[in-house]
Amino acid sequence: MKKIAVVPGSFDPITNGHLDIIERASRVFPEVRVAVMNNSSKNSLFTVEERMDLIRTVTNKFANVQVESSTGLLIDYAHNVGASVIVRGLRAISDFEYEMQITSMNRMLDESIETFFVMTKNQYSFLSSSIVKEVARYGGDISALVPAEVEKALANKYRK
Ligand code: COD
Repeated sequence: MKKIAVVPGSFDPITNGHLDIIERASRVFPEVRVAVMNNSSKNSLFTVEERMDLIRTVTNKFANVQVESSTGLLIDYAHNVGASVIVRGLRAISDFEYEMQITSMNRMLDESIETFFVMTKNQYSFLSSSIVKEVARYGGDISALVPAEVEKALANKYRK
């Protein structure tokens, strides 16, 4: 049976930091599902469909990566697709507390699914979707932080 890894997130929108985690997961696991979780507590700029389209476009080059979405619990999604691993990125100490909380909760809900952490590349350690949106909103240069397609999509959003 193929080992399936889930890379979950909000991806509002996908950044080079996310893309790096997805690429590295795709080198380790035979099958990767990027799951756009419809997290109601966050106010999103892009719809789930827009986020999925952008992720599909920029991960097209990775043959073993599929993009999906889910509205429920991450652990239920992972279980339903037959995944044995959840892959998360870690940037700084500030990520640790939140990650420990959701990993512990997910383990309590289903012990058979492991969470693996991938350390960010140094050049992306400060990078988040929020900071990219903030800079894009005021017309700053984000070309080193997101794929060109995402840069264009952000420009379109903020032009409206
Ligand atoms: N470098 C490396 N990794 C990065 C970078 C970067 N620059 N930026 C982000 N990442 C990583 C994040 O650490 C994360 O692992 C992943 O990329 C996605 O990031 P985000 O910000 O898009 O997504 P999050 O952290 O908001 O995702 C949270 C979930 C949506 C996964 C979570 O809320 C969830 O599982 N929701 C569903 C309900 C549920 O099951 N909750 C958990 C039970 S308590």
